[in-house]
Amino acid sequence: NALTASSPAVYRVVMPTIFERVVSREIPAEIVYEDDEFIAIKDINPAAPVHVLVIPKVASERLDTITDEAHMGRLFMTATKVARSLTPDYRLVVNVGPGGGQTVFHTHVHVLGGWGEDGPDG
Ligand code: DGP
Repeated sequence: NALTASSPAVYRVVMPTIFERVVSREIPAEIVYEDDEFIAIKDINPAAPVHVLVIPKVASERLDTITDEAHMGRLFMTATKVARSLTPDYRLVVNVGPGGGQTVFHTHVHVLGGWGEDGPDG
């Protein structure tokens, strides 16, 4: 048929990401927030006094593969609420793709903070 004539069959084995295994409780994590759509956990290798990851339970590979605007909106709304529950001021960081520093290919927002009034560079 047209599909097989124009392209070879490509089979990709999709392994669950480390964060899917956190969501399913296969891997333990320090959970700071959870609802039906998102989970927020402490980063295993913190880069700031407060370092939490806000993770959609339904995996997408990276931020720019999300097509549902409302879902992306709720991701950032949730990140701000989680951040404010932990620290008054903070950074939200998303690494997108290997060249952007992404190492886990399951979309997540970093919440970084807790440096105090002088900020991260103070
Ligand atoms: P990124 O580079 O943006 O893909 O960030 C991935 C982050 O995930 C990195 O800061 C370390 C963190 N991380 C990796 N594996 C685990 C894990 O098993 N548990 C937790 N809590 N964090 C993890």
